[in-house]
Amino acid sequence: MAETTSSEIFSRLLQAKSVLLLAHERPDGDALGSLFGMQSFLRCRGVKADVFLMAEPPYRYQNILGDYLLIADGKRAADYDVTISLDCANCERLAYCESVEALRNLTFFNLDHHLHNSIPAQLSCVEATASSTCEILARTALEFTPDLEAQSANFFLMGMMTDTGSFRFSNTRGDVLRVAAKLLDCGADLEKIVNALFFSNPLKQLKLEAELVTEKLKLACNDRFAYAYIDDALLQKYDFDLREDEGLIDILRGIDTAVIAMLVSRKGDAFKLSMRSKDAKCPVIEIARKFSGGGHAMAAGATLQAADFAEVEKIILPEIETLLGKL
Ligand SMILES: [Mn+2]
Repeated sequence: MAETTSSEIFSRLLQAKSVLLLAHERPDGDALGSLFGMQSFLRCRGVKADVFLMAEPPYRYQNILGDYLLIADGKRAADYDVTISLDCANCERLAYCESVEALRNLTFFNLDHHLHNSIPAQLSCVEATASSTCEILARTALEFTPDLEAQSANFFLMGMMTDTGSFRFSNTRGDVLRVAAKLLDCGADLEKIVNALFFSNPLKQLKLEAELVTEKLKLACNDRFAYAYIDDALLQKYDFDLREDEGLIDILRGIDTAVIAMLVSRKGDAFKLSMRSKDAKCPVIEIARKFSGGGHAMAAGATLQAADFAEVEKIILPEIETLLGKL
């Protein structure tokens, strides 16, 4: 795998006739912003570009995204000059319908901001200090075209906003705001993004959130650890799809005493852990890495094999206690 710059990757993409864009499974705002921002950017410059998703995107994004391909459409990376993985840390999470082995013999690039990215691409650009993949893409797109078209700017701003919690998280460096400001200058529609992402929740989600807080929320470690298990019964009661859970963990993070927040859900016969930290002295990625997970210092996740939620608690609580001991 050769390390390179985002500019070099852009040059190579712009020379291609056709590009397939991939991201991580259960795509969040940054993954979707990266996919559709690049699709728009490349198409505006005469490159045939397609986005591939494994399933329909989350509800809140459905009215603001462009067109995309699903598995049923039968397209494969071999049908394109170049395939690129965006915002995805490893092969296990890559949303693609063939094994990564199938990509090894093709022209395959990787652009991301996750620590410990292990995608086996021919050309790779990983900037772990970037707030979001969309930040890298927007900055590079603006280098190529200072007057970027509004549609691409919109998608990049969307990803930057979701990965920074609308510029509230500690990954919001000065440069992040400078890039975001340029996107607004290019006509990015902040109101449209904010309304779609934050003010368009179905009522059933609010009801689920209320029950999550009143019935499921648990506090430990002198209330510095807030966590909850979204079990299948709760999901069924509110007809809630876990693909829609982006931002749900911020309810737990919002508790004044909480330093670490964790949301647990079922993933097949295992448990999926999502963790957030509010203090740089307690990087939750340390716990995620112990269980073969990954992410960022302050936002990380892992999958845990356990018989039931009680066992998850038994395994995780001592780890949280140790991490909080660093305060
Ligand atoms: Mn990201």
